[in-house]
Amino acid sequence: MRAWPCPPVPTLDFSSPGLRLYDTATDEIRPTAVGDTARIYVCGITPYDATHMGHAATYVAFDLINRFWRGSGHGVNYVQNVTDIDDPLLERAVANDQDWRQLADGETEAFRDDMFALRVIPPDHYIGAVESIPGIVDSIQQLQRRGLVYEVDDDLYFDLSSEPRFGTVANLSRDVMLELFADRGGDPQRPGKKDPLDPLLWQSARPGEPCWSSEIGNGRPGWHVECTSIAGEFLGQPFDVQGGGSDLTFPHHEMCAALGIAADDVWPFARLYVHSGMVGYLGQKMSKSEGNLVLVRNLRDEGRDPMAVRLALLQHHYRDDWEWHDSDLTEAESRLREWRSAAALGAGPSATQVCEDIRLALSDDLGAPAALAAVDEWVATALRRGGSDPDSPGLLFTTVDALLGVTV
Ligand code: 5CA
Ligand code: ZN
Repeated sequence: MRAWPCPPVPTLDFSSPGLRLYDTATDEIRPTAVGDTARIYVCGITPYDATHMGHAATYVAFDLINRFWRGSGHGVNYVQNVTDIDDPLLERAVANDQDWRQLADGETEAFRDDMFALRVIPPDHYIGAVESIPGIVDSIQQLQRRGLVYEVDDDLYFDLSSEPRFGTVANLSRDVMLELFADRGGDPQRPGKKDPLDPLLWQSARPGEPCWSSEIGNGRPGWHVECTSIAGEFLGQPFDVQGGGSDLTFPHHEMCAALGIAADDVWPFARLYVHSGMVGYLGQKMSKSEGNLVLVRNLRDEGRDPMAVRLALLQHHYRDDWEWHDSDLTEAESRLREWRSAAALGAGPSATQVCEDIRLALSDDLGAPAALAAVDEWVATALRRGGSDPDSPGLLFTTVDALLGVTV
């Protein structure tokens, strides 16, 4: 699939500090021990509705990782999927009386446009589930060769009892797993499953639903194996970071990992599992299914500056759950005005320390709010007292552009 155009990213080349991130699996902030090329998989959208502030916050958080690695001299191989075939997409298409492909294409295009406006660097590989079906079938066949797949009617399930490392991503009790599995697209009640938690790999064709013919039958892929297969094909195992919002920790990332390690007998699936917090609105998680949405597109249509939208996201730590308020944006707009005034000064105080402070803040589990505070302090001093270094505004705002993705 085509991604979106890459915004200009100024080149930096610092070698320390290295990036440390909180890893859900080990409950620790750990170094991202990457080789020359860092490898990251971030779960993409299910394109049945427009980009809301929760999606935007998640993709901006992972963009900070991408930008930090690049700025510190690493190559990055960034893979993101698009779940362009799944139950919620088909249900919405029926509700809209619309062709499912048209819905998916339209919303994917709108997402590209929003990501570009927010200056998110595109993934190197942007891969749809539909275009990956042959690879997904291969992955399922690999599990079959290992004897890890069984049938319920004509549908295929993975036998979790064969994988003792299942559970080591989210570290949840079985009761909690069962509850979340039911809430998040699983089918624990289905008769005939060996374990209620076993994930669906391949769903045989249902009347009126799209399906693809393959050696494992006529049908369509389950959700988790989609990401396992795409990550395996474009990154190999283990890769450095598996990412997404915290609602993907279980079952999605737990199942992805179980399938990946079972298929290849290579552990771990990812070295770190990184999760962003949930953005809420009007008292609950912002979600397409609840309809409590603040859309990037609507803010842009109102004429709000996408750089202010990006700043409104960055003023929250990526791991926190937080509630969107319109004041987030007005606060970000006034910050952006101040930064622009300071950038327009012909000179300012030295920016060496503030650039170091930005790198340090981000290196410590993406401390974007601390990075913004460091810029604010320099800006306040520059506006109040001026300064004699003609290069410092340029130096600072180049770093801000490269690492925070905000242009002034
Ligand atoms: N296609 C799957 C992943 S393979 C999916 O979850 N799609 S999604 O469209 O529902 O979500 C896309 C990304 O946005 C996921 O990483 C999800 O965790 C994140 N996300 C969804 N809602 C929120 C929210 N309210 N706050 C923060 N992130 C969110
Ligand atoms: Zn995924």
